[in-house]
Amino acid sequence: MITRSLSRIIFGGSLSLALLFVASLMGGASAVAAPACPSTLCVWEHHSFQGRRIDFGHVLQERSMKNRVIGSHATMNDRISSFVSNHGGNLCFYEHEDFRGLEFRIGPRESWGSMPRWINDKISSFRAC
Ligand SMILES: [Ca+2]
Repeated sequence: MITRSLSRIIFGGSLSLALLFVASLMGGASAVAAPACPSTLCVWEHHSFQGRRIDFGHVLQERSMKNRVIGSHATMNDRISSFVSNHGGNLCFYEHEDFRGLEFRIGPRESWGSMPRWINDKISSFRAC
């Protein structure tokens, strides 16, 4: 009887902790809800999916983001700060053109409202990987 009560308390306690842990994870991930992306990959120039956006469809590769114009003269090179991927596989973003430099690899259908600081505003190429 005592053992049963004790196990119930322990189980109840660990369940509460587990729920608290999951809730804290969800809270972090849903700080800014990712908007719908009509293409396979959408990238934004600012955090939280703000600013100008460029969509990528079937060809999930870009050797140089300098080719992607977002203003009269500006390009998306060294400007990406958030993204939504609907791609079913991994994507690799690179610090330099032609898939060189630091690599930031993401899994299937990941969305990041804020790029890691070490690669934020540095991406110059990407491809499926
Ligand atoms: Ca760069």
